[in-house]
Amino acid sequence: MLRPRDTRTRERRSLDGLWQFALDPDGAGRTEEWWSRSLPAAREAPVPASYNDLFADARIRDYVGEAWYQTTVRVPERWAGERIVLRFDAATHRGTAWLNSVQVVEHAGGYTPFEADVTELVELGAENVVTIAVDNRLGWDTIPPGRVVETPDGPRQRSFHDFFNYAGLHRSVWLYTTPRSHIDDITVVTGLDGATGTVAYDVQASGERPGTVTVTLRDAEGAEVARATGGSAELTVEDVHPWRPGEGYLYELTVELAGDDDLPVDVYELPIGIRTVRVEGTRFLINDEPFYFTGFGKHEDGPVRGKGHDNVFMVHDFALLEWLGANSFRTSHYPYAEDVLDYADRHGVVVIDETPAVGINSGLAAGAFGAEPFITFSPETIGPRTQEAHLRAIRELVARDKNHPCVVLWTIANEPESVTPEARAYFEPLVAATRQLDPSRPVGFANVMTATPDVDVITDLFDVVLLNRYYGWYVDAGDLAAAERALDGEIRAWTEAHGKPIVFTEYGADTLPGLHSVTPTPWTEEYQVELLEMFHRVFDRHEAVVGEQIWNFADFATTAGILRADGNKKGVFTRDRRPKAATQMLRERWRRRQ
Ligand code: BDP
Repeated sequence: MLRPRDTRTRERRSLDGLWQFALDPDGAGRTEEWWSRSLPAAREAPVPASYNDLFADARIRDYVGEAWYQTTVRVPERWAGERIVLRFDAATHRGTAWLNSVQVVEHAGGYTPFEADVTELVELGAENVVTIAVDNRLGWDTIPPGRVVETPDGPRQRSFHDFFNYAGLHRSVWLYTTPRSHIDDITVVTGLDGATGTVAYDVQASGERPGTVTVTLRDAEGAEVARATGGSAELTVEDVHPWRPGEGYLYELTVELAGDDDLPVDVYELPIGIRTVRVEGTRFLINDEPFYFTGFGKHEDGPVRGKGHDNVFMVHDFALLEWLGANSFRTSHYPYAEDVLDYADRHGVVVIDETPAVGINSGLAAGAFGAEPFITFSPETIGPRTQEAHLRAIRELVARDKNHPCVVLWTIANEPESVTPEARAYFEPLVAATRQLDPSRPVGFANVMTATPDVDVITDLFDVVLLNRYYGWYVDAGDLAAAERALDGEIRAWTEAHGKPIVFTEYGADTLPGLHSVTPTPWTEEYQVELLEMFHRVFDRHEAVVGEQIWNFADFATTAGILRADGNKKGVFTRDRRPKAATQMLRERWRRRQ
């Protein structure tokens, strides 16, 4: 799925700004047809942003149900004759949208884009009304799964994951044009053979008279390096300048779709990086060179704006990664804004790209998050409907992110149940589907602490072992010697059992900035340093460990609970990005590795 872009033949208009906003606790919006009138008792709410923390009102923060957004947009007359598309970069978790009183699209899945062709509905030169109902409810048929329970005080959302259920329009909204005959999609897969690069491309076009496709590849200076005609072919690039970690060198692929008279009717420019990714034994290879991941599991999370995308925080977070000498992060626990991946492409930051499949584990849900106990996999709980939604989430993730050189690995779930035959039956088709959708990247899942190699039944389906481990925190809290022994033993067991590369995708300790102790005491800054140092000491003893991504980059908001003091405090930065003591240690370790 292509991002909206301004090109010679396309134009976009951002609908970001202040929209009308109203909650709908009684479900009146649908019966009263709020799409055909102004929203009752509306407030103004910014897009993009989560709505939860904007107003000083617990009813809004903890709201469960549909929230309505509405705005108007004047469509220029010069857009006559163009195809006009309304696109939401994300609506969390489900969006139903109307343009001028006509429902145009409905989409489930809170972190991937969706759009509607509204050419026949827009009034050129006039104000058009865009309305969207955004539903934050999670159920057994959504990814992530959840459960809404009715209480005397109204509905309450139970979720099985450890981050606040922020909702709203978290990313940009666009109206954009394409010609009627247009480029629909582009897929590139790149290769390297010594100094020669290859770019296999495939262009999907549609419309009234899609004609010839011409593809031109230019280097970063704008010099043409390859050209081909036809909907799919392989370009060869001599003296290639590969994309590599730390150096986000990009070429530009210009795709031109010609009409009957051979003049371009549509043009799209796609930045691409030429690189390869491969797993060999216990090594993770980028451009055939062993790669060691350093960095974090992150969250899209910030004060006031919640999960709303924000270029200020994005640029700052990347600057902090660079300051630490980190080379990578995981998009825990959902696909991040496309701006983030574009930025990572340009700056050579490596990304492990994750679906929103978090919380597929009754053990964790009932234990840590206080949910009523349930059986993970069953027709009534996580069953065929969940699996269908999960497959859709994988499809949409790959469709959106397949052309990003920064993405080197898909993770299709975080800490799912992975020790029962039902888990295997659930995951086998999903892994197969991921491989079919993208044969060019390895596939993994983040394994939960309790699923040690002696009981795990799904790791053989995957290419890498991704471990979330809390020795010294949830297990052996305060006893780093015992934690070290256990960790060391477990790594040995994984290596013997699977012989695959191991990346630690989570390890860490909640840490209150300003709390200090001379002896190893959980929650202090010193303890976070000592725990991370212990993990690193162990990693350095094992060749199969090819990556360390600490949980978490920064403190983040969670649902209330006795295990959380105003959110999760495992960040090495506070929520407003002030460094804790661990950052100095990491800076020293990671900069040495560069
Ligand atoms: C893991 C989860 C992560 C949590 C973390 C923690 O993958 O989302 O935030 O533990 O407990 O279970 O801090």
